[in-house]
Amino acid sequence: MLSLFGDVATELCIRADGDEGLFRAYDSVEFLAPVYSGDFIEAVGEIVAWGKTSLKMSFRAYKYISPLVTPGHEPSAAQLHGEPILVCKASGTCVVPQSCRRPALPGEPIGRPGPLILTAAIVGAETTREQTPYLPITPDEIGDEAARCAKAGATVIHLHVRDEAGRPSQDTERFRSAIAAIRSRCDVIVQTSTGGAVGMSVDERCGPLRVTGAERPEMATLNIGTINFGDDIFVNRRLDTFGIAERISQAGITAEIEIYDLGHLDILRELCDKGAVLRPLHVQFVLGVRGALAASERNLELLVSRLQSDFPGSSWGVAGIGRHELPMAELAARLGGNVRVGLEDNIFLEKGVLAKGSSQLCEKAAALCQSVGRRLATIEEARAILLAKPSS
Ligand code: KMH
Ligand code: ZN
Repeated sequence: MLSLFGDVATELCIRADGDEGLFRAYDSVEFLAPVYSGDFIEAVGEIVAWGKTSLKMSFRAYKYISPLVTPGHEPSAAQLHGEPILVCKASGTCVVPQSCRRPALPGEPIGRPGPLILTAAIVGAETTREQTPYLPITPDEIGDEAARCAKAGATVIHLHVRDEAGRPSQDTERFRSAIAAIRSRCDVIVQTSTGGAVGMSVDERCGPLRVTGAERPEMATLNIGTINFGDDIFVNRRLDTFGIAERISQAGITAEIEIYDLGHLDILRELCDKGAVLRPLHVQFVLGVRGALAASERNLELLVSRLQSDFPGSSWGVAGIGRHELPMAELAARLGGNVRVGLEDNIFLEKGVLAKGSSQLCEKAAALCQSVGRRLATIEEARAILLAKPSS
């Protein structure tokens, strides 16, 4: 087992730093099921924390196939295990000295993840004042909350607005006032929602795209695909998505692609092929909406690997809904992605404890990122990554 894990560690060191590195120590090894000669074992691993020279890794070995040693069968007879059996797991640390780290050769897919972009979704359309008194509603409240989030490390504010009664609104002038309030207090990328609230028309949803002049948003969301949304349906007809994409690009705004399910990556392929969205893409995986794709490690890994193979060069982030918000934030940080938190997605700091605003969730997410060795992006870095000129 340890020999297999050693090979996995070598590959991870090369992928991160272009060097085989050195295995310093295991801090835990657990043998969980017997392994016999002839068993077919697959070992996998991942980097779970990035130090200056150290790489903390976790490893798992699964048994997929065993020999079938029953009279009457050929000696080569074998059986597949329906579910692979976890036979061993371990965690350990490797070191690649600074002097051994090398830059990638042309076209070589190696390297450590860059700085992490933290997005704060501070208002949303569904969260209510009845659920939490900390929800900002007026432009001043929104501006103050955005400034607190920026202080906690957020560089993007995902923005919805409300009317005087606190109901969700996509009104152009309300967005203008909220954006002015934000920009007078802090330097962040304002990303307006074109998702709005369930039931709004496409034209209504596009209200913030009509904000021009100094308050024009730098980014806007583009929702791909219809999903169950709790007991409602969040409708995103294929052709409407093309229409919203066109309005975003005509307004000179950069789209963030919202993906709620695996098939949405296939719809995205069509949008890319027809030139409706231009690369490099920035994708937000919104996981854990009731009725859409669950917020699990397996699902996120699948989405990320599909994104990286089908849309190379794209950046991505994760917004975990409800209790999944902070675990998904930590997972995204480990996997090299970006993070969204905020009262739009989750109102609790921990079980039963309301977050006193999205800024507390930002602080917690920032600490999680640091604990796995990721640094938060500065506003200049976030702009360079997210607002890069499309190439195709
Ligand atoms: N309120 C949800 C139905 C977005 O901002 O683009 C949609 C939403 C997505 O929040
Ligand atoms: Zn939203």
